[in-house]
Amino acid sequence: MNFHNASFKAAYGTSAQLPASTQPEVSFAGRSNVGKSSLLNKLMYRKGLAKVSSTPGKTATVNFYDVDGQALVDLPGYGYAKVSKSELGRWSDLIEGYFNQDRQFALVVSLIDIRHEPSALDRHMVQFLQDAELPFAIALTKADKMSKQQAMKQLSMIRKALNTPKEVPYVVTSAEKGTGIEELRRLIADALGA
Ligand SMILES: Nc1nc2c(ncn2[C@@H]2O[C@H](COP(=O)(O)OP(=O)(O)O)[C@@H](O)[C@H]2O)c(=O)[nH]1
Ligand SMILES: [Mg+2]
Repeated sequence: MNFHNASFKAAYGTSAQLPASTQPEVSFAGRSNVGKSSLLNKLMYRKGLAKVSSTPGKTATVNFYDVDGQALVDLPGYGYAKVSKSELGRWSDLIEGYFNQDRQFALVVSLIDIRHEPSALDRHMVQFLQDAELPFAIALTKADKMSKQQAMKQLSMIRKALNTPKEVPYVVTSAEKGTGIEELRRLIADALGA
């Protein structure tokens, strides 16, 4: 799977607009500002394909990317405090709509900031993935913000807090430094059988 061969396909703002799933897809979930767009850009060797924003809570759409004929899906970020009630409603509609559809979920990459204890929303997301028996992996983001030794400590703390089954992979990443990116590409390609 050649991650250089990437393009933006489409963005959808309501779950009713989501096209039926015709191929397996790898989706990315995480709280607003966790570094999802930055990580996607790094994976796809592109600077601005996914919009990186300094004002969080803006990407309330489901964005589809084509990577070498495979589908990657950027889900809207959760947990931004300042969104209005109607925005929150739209977010739930999109996320629930996406996961409730009959789609080919190859892998969900759940992004969590390595610096902090997982929030209630993070834990909720991971619990949901477990309950729904979806294949998922955890990507810990922004590892360049600390030493390697600290990162290992945070990894074990977060693992404990989330209490995931032992087969769930954790990848320590940095979109800034490129840490863990190749490992994540491998996980994605394996999940897609590509
Ligand atoms: N130091 C550091 N900052 C990052 C990293 N990834 C993202 N950021 C910063 O975090 C902020 C949010 O990033 P963005 O990718 O837009 O997050 P999203 O809302 O989850 O899509 C931006 O200011 C990024 O520059 C990383 O790996 N290291
Ligand atoms: Mg984003």
